[in-house]
Amino acid sequence: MAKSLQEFIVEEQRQHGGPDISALIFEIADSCRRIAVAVNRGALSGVMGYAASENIQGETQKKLDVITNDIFTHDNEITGFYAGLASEEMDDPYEISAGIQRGDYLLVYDPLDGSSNVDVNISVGTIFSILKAPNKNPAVADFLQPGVQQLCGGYALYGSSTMMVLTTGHGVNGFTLDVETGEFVLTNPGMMIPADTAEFAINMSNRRFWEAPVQRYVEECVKGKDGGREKNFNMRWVASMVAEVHRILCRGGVFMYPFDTKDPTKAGKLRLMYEANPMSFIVEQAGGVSSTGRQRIMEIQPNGLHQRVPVILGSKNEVDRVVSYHQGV
Ligand code: P6P
Repeated sequence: MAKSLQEFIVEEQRQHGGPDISALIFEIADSCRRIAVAVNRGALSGVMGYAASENIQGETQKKLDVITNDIFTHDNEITGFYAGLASEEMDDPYEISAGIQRGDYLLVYDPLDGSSNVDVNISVGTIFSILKAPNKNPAVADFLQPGVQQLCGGYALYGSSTMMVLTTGHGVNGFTLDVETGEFVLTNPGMMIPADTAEFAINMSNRRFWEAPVQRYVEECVKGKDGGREKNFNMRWVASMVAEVHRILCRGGVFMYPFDTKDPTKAGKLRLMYEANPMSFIVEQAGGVSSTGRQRIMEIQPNGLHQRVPVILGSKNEVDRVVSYHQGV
């Protein structure tokens, strides 16, 4: 009989000790199950298309962005586990409602990453990160903790099946939702990223905006054996980070959303606190590497809740190669 998420997390907590966040993880899983229902109903419940609002990124919010943000925020606020919540979809940290107990943790999340895919039925996901709250009335500065301080990093993937993948610093484990019982069941214990790969993921339409080291690396992948590499490469681009990272966890690969000069005010597209950091925690715990090209992402001291960073993550030997090109090797 495969282990449930509950059994696994309780055993992991018993084995490794540390802050007991098992109940927080259970509630997050419950909330992701509800989001899966909303996403899977899609067009059936008229939630496709755009809402009237915009988020801080200046992106027009899809109805499901707003709906999933409301679900995730409400479900986790009422637990009393958190002193504060922060989301890609909200400009400022969410103020825990009066009368609700404030806990010792912070939850930072992208409730529906890759949402531009939802209308065309391509996998999307929820990305989340749990941090320790320094006090019960956190200001923005209290959220701005480097990735190495995360207690948990994880994602839910709403794909051909709904999965939860997470780490609390003791390896990476994947759980699949059994829609008949409503339970997340351990299906991918001890996920590890192969150190080598022949698959890279990047949005090639931005090529003219990349810096030279990324240009060089991608050109060599495209040329393969004709360009001096020892193998030929495949390319993938789903435009859904959760789907890309999941594929890399399952079979290796390198994912890049590097610095580009398309918009000099942005250091890249992906957000540090609720995309790059939780995914970097998972990737590193699975034996991979996650870098901006110049520094380990998990060591960045955040300077803003919605700060963007370049992201190059995945199979160690390939990411190390991209980093070496940034060092002029
Ligand atoms: P582009 C989704 O909007 C996202 O934040 C990531 O999930 C994804 O990897 C990236 O942006 C896709 O960006 O420029 O290819 O649309």
